[in-house]
Amino acid sequence: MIKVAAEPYEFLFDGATAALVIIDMQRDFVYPGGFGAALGNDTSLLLKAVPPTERVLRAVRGAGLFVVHTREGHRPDLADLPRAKKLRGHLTVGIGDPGPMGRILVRGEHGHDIVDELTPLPGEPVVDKPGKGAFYATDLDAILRARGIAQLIVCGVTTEVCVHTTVREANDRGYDCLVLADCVASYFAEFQDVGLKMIKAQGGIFGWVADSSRLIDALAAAPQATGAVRT
Ligand code: TIU
Repeated sequence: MIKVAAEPYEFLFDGATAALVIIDMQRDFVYPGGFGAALGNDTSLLLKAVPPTERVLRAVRGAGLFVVHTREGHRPDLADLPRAKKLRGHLTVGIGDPGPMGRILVRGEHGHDIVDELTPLPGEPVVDKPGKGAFYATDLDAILRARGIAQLIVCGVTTEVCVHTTVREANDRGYDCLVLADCVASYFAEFQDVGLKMIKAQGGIFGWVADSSRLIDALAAAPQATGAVRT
């Protein structure tokens, strides 16, 4: 077992049954001109999670762990876009409308895709999700169960929206989740802070929290994490 110094206590995982899940690291959330900006947010706050997530991705790939990426978005015909989601916020430019990175939050558009630094490799599933949670209306649970995955290491944006929703969904499905504090980000400093506290409170009510350096240290101390180390 690999041991990560975490809160509220040590997170233990087996490299063969753990996966890195990177939530919605899409241009639409982290760059100006996308969905995050359309909602009135300062997108630059999210960019700080990208370099540490890149380091984690490199370490996890090196250790041979399974990696899954998710993207929030909708079909080009918007047939899967709930009316409530389209209308929410009374946005002048919203989901499906043209923007500088293409149609906002629409699959196949430049803005909908994952940032260059975290581009998925062949063999790393990309799960497209219409909602905030990565388990709702997706095959994520089937993908994880098919490989016997029991523990998730979670990065992505935003902390209190898609990361929280996904970790709560995962917890109820029996997965242990370690959220990497510096690899998740919010448009709101106070939500980042309290969002992480909510995960690890009450004895880890729905997960663990650690800085990414703790995971990287733990993987370095256990180079044969899965027996399938990539070269
Ligand atoms: N608005 C916001 O904070 N987040 C989202 O809409 N989606 C995700 O968190 N991915």
